[in-house]
Amino acid sequence: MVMTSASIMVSGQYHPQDSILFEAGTVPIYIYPEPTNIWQVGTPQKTYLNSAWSQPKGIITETLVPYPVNTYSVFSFVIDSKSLKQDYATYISFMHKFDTDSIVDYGAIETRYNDGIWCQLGNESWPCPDGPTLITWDQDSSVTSHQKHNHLTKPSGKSDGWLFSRCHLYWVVQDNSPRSINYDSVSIRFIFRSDGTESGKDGWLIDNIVFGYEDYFTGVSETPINPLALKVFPNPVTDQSILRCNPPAQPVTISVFDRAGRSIRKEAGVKPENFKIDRQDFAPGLYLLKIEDRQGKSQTTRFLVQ
Ligand SMILES: [Ca+2]
Ligand SMILES: [Ca+2]
Repeated sequence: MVMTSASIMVSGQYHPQDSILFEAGTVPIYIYPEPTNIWQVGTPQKTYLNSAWSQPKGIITETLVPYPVNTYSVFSFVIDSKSLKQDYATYISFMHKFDTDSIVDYGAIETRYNDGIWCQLGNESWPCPDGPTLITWDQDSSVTSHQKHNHLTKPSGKSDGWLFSRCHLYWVVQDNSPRSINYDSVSIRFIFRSDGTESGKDGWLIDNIVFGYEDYFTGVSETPINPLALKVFPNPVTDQSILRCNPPAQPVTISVFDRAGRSIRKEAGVKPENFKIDRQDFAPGLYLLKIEDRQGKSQTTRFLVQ
C-alpha cells in the first residue's frame, strides 16, 4: 500500500488550556500598581469602546473617560506550564478594539519566561534573550468587516470594530539549542502608552484572551526505525544545519513539510548525513522532516528556522 505523506498531514491543531474573560473566576490578572496605570477590569461605557466582547466586563484603559496624557499602563498574567509543551507553539489569542492618536499613543504586548527580560512581540530588536525562539502572528481579522489589519505589533489609530488577533510563540524545539528553556512559566503583558498631548479618545479594550498550545503535524504516521536517533543540528536553523542520524542509516527518502502540511522538499536515495538544511531556502517557521527507508519504516523530527 502506498500513501503519500502529504495526504496524512493534519496541521495547526489548537489546544486551548485557559481563557481570561474578565468575568468571575478566571486566570489572575495583575494590574501594575503605578499611579499612572489606567487599566481597569469593568464594563466599558465610552463612545467607541462601549461594550465588552463577552458581557459584561473586559479590560480597558478606563471604563468611563478618555485615556489621560503620559500614561504607561501595564497588566500581566502568567501562562502555566501545561500550555508550554516542548515541540509545540504556545499561542495566545484575544479580541480587541482601540481608538488612539495614531502612532503616538499605542499598545504593545511583551512576553518572557520565568523572571527573564521582557521581549516585545513583533519588535525588530532581536534576539530577545528570554523570549520565544520565534514569534509569528496571524494578521488581525476584523470581526465586523472581515478585513485584515496590520495593527498587531503596535495597536494604534482606530480599529475597524472588534479585531481577532492570534500570536504563535515557538519555544526551543530541541534540547541541543544553545538556549534550553525551563518550562516553569511564561508571562504576557499588555502595555498602553500615551504622549503628552490630550486626545479625548477611548484607548484600548481587550477581552476573551485565550491561550494554549498548538500542535502541528498531528496526522503523521510513523513506524519508527529502531534504534535510531534522528535530529537536526543545530536547531533552530540559523545558517546551515545538518541531519544527525545514529546509527548511520542506509539511503532513505527525506521529505520536509511546512506548518501547513505541504511537502516542500523531497529527496530519494540520500544518506541522512549528506542532507543539508540551508536557512536561505526556508521561511521562518516550524518544519517537519521525515525519513523513510526501503522497508517503508519512517521517522520524523521537527526543526525551527529563525
Ligand atoms: Ca468579558
Ligand atoms: Ca496623545
